[in-house]
Parts: sequence; structure tokens; C-alpha cells
Amino acid sequence: MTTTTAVNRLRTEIPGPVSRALQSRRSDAVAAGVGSTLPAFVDHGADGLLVDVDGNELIDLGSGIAVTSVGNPAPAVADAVRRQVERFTHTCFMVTPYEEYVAVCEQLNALTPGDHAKKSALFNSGAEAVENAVKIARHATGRPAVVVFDHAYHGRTNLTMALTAKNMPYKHRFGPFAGEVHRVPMSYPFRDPAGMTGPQAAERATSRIEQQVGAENVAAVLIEPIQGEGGFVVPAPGFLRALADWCAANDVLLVADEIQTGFCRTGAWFAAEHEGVVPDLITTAKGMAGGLPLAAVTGRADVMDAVHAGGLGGTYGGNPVAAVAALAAIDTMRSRDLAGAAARIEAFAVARLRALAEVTNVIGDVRGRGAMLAVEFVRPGSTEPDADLTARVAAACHRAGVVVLTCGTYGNVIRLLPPLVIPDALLDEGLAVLERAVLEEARR
Ligand code: PLZ
Repeated sequence: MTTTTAVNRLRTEIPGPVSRALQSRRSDAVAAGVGSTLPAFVDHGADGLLVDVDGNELIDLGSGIAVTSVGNPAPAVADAVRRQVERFTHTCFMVTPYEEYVAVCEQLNALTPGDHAKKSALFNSGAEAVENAVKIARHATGRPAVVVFDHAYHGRTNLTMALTAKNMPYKHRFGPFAGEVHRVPMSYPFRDPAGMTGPQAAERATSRIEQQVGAENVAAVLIEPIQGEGGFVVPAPGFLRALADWCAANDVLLVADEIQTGFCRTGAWFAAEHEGVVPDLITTAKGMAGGLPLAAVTGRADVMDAVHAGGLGGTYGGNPVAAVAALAAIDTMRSRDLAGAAARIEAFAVARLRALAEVTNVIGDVRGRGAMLAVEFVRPGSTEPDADLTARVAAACHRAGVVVLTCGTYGNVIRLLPPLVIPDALLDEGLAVLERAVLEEARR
């Protein structure tokens, strides 16, 4: 284990005095319901670092929740955006179209799994893409029900709150929620009965659908191929495949929410590829546009085209500045082989995290794919979640200048989502801080 520390990157405590002053303005001006994980105000980004207003260099192992995969700023994205804002910033694609929107759809149709005919539509946020995927699926099938999973996260709008599993903080007192949403068990190898296979976990879910909903009433099964906010849950091998087969046999659309997993994050363009699954529809956002707000639904042309003209859209969807940012980001992913970079991050970081799990008894599971990796904390000798320890480890990392995020239904998972372009030395340094934080906090 290395002993490098991030201390020499810090000029003040975290958050420093300038951040604390801004924090007080923020408290006066910004609604209390909008949180911040690490209240150090950012001045600029540089090569895997976020430099705050006090001059502290924070090591970014979060990428703004899996967004700035290509770097922050990324030179190609910055150039494309600069050029575009000088040409035009908006027309509304539904009023007068522009080529860049079409080009993003062409990329999405080509890059997403499956070589069948595909179409895409662009939106502003992940939640909006998920909402539209459900609209399209219901319209195309003429069926009302949508099936989602335990631990799922799909957004914060009314429909997507209904699709999201966790009450606090996402749903509490925000109901009533949209109807015809049905939740079934997820494959969660660390917490499922020992030895349960992927196909068995799929059968547990599909038999529940048949008993409680009826396959003929189901428009779509919506799933994150690797769950994000719910705890970086990687289903057992064969689970997604069996689910896809059940969907195909019952004319139910399989919708993969790849908003967090997509665009090279897991070591492939899309996480469904690891299981050889071809979804009918796929939602994307986050990493796609190098930090600009852009989201999409991509899928089977016959399904996408079922909706009448004017049935899909929005003022800003596929905004030209976001569209050129996406084209630049996708080009960077391709030319720098960022899927390969994610796989290398996995090889390096998983070895370190497994070694850490060997020397402490508070880590129940190390899991993930590519640069989407997590550690699940438990009370020693059990699978009982330890959210308190998890929060302390995250806070210790933050104090040491490393941006890590927590997640999980039980709040006991620390997740790593470094930019895919993070320099090796910086990843090494960030992991060393995490290792020290775990060992020190586990001793308390
Ligand atoms: N689907 C799989 O991961 C967004 C949300 C953080 P939006 N995840 C981060 C928070 O606390 O709000 C996400 C996701 C998956 C949908 C979404 C929603 O994407 O762009 O945040 O709307």
C-alpha cells in the first residue's frame, strides 16, 4: 500500500475560509432542499483535479456523478462549445432544426448495442429521458404497467420518483406518485441467498410480475444494468440475459437505463454489452456530453417511430451547444479508447480495494465494472450495513481533499467514479487517502 497523501495539495482546511463565506451566502440564497456533498466551492478543474476558491486541489473520484468522463475541462469539448456559442445557441429543434442534433442521434444509433434499425430523441436530463422512454413504451405497446427493481434510481420528477426505490431523501412527503409502477426484487449477489444464480434471481422477478401484474399488462421492464445510486449493484451473471429473454417472449420492452453506466464508464460503450443483452430502448445522459446537459432515448426504430409527430419534445432538448459537446466527447472516447481506460482503472483499483478488504473486517463487498467501483461497509463478521462508518470514511476523504461519493439503499457504500482520463498517479494518490481513511475510521 502506498503512503502518498494529498496533504501537500491543500492550502487550507476543507472547506476553507473563502468557501465558508460562500457557503453562508448559499445558505441565505439557495433552497435548503438542494444539498452538497463536499461544500468546497470550485474555481476550476484540471486533469483529474478540482481546484477550489481557497486554492486547494481536490482529487476528483466522482466526476460530478459520472459526468466528466472525458476530463473537466476537456479541451475538445471546450473548443466545440466555444465555436458553437459564436454560431448560435438555440433555435428549438422543433421550430428550425440543425445538423448537430441529427449527428448526435446518428452516433447514438450506431454506438448502442444491437445492429438493428434505431432512432433517437434528445432531452435535457436523465429523468426526462426516462420519462420519455416510459411514454414511448406505453404508446408503442398500448399497455400501462412499468416494472422496476428494488434499489432502482431513475430520477426525481413525479414519474421517476415513482420508479425510484428509496424513500429518503428522494420520495419522502413528495407523493402521491404516478401509478402503474410495479417493483420486483433485484439480483444483488452480496445480499441474495447464497448460491442464487442470475437466472434464478430473474425467475424470482418474472414470476412476481406474472403473479401480481400479468405479463400482458406490462409495457416495459426498466433496469439499470448496474445500479447506480442504489449501491453499484452488479447483478449475477445471466440475470439480465434471462430478463431479456422473458421480455422478448412476452412482447414486453426491455428498457436499459444507462444514464450512469453508459459511454465507456464500465469498460464498454454500454454496460448491457457485458451480458450480451440488446435492450429495446436505452436511456443515456451524464457522460455523453462532457458536462453539458443532454440526454437521450435510443431504441428500435419501430418502437421509437410509433409515437405521433409532436408527441415528443421540449424547448431545449438537444440544445446545439450540448449537442456539439456530445460530438466532441464521443470523439474523445473513441480516439483515446476510454472504454479501455476504464478497464485499466478497474484492474488497478479493484486489486487495491481487495487488498484493503483483506486487512480490515469492515468491508463486506468490493464490486463494480470499469471506472464504476464500490466498497460496501458492514459491521465486522456480518452483512449488517454500517452507514455510520461509511459516512465517517467519506468525511475523512473529504477533509483530506478527495471527492468520494456514497450511495446505496442502506447508505453503506462508497463509490468511485473517477474521470476516465485521470492520471495514474492521481488515482493512486486518491486511493491511498481512501485506504488510510478506512483503516483509521474502522479502528474508532
Ligand atoms: N437514471 C441510472 O443515475 C442520475 C442523481 C443524483 P438526472 N443519478 C444521479 C441526485 O441525487 O439527484 C440518474 C441515474 C440513473 C436516471 C438518473 C437521473 O438523471 O440527469 O439527474 O435527471
